[in-house]
Amino acid sequence: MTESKGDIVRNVPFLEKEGTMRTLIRNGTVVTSVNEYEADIYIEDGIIKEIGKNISRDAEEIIHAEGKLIFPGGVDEHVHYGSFGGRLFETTDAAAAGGTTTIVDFAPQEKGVPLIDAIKKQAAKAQGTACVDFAFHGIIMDPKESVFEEIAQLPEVGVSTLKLFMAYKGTDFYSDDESILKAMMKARECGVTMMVHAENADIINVLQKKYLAEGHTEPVYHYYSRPPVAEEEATKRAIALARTADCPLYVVHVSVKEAMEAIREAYTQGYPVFGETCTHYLTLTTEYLAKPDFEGAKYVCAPPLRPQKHVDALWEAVQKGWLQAVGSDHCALEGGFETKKRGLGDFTKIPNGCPGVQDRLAMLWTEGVCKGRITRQKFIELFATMPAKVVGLYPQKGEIAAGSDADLVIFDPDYEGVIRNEDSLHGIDYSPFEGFPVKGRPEQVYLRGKKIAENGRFIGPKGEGKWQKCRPYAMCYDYFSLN
Ligand code: DUC
Ligand code: ZN
Ligand code: ZN
Repeated sequence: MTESKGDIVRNVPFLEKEGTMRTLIRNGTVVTSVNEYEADIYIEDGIIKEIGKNISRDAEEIIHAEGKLIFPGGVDEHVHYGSFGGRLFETTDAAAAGGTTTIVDFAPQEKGVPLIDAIKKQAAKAQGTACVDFAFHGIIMDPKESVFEEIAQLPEVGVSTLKLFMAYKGTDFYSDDESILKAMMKARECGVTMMVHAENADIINVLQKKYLAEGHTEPVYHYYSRPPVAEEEATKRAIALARTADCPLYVVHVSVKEAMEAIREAYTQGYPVFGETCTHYLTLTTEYLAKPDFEGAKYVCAPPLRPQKHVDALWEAVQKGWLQAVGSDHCALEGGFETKKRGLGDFTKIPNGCPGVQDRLAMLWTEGVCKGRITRQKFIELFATMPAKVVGLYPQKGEIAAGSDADLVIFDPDYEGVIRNEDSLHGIDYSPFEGFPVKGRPEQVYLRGKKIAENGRFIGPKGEGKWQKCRPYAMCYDYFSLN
């Protein structure tokens, strides 16, 4: 097909006949975690085949991307579609619209259900429904002897990461140190990366009871009952357990300076200890939890939002590589704000979780890159490349290179707008980022070579996301090959 001056040239009947899809993106600025350069990208059958200047190939679709930036599709390695009451995969169009083409979901384990069955059950819910590619982390919610044996089977079903909870004593989520250590020892044997929710359960339980007894019921007591020291202590304990098991550790949703410093310290001393933070810990503070008329409940997540000092420390940490990735911890609670109202009169009953998958790119770019806190290369690293490496999906995901999946965001850096829940696709009645101004937006989003979103709208058929199998011995194990 000859090129025209229009933005996009299509010839769909031909595509259907041939069964192949060839796309040429001309003259965009390719942005990766290490560099950026102007180039053409040629895509065939969902794979990037060639990157270079003046590529001479026929294509059914030709996109003129002068003035646009080309990012790898986002990899959000921290989402909840189902666990913690989050809405299911039919709302993953929000990910696509926001420039995220792969999500890694925490597969909830119901009591009595083997770990592997829990993952297969969750995958069945995603298949035919998810709008972007998906993979899974295991979560142990029923820590008993047999479950540790099941860890070895995780890589067989394409799962290379496993989360345990140091918080939530008295619920199925909770794992004591003995269970965590046993799980780490097993994980180390089979290349599974351990993740922990690091908050000291006893500190939280005692403080929750104390504040309730004193008549403090408002959402902001979610913060006071989960103080920074609870996260600091648990993070240090998790590191001690990981060192004992000689197991790589990836601490999820790091929200406080002292926990980040403990991770940095362990890594500096030579231990394979890494961490992730989340969009909201970089952009929102405890003040949101203190909003009047129960509005603060909209911001209840765990760990809680923190004072500004921690926000500043986390930005420094992500730019300097002391924390490796930024997830959304997306959890769009079924029922939205109404569901949060279960905690009216008792802050401990407010369900944890906020939506965020759609806004991760916009917030990181606007608050990070545009405000000079992170470089463009760091943005790509945090948003796509590192998350893919941590879970064992790199370089198929999270990279723009010949051979990688053609998951691409054509980004218009000149767009200016404001986050409005009415424009959000996550399927609930509020956004924690409501009213934030944003600079730039994904103009077109491609999943394996197919355009699925345009200017904040999902345009693809739903349900075309594919289950991606993660490889064991992923990035957190690289350290061992140095020894
Ligand atoms: N941990 C998460 O990762 N998400 C929701 C709540 C929690 O405890
Ligand atoms: Zn958690
Ligand atoms: Zn989470």
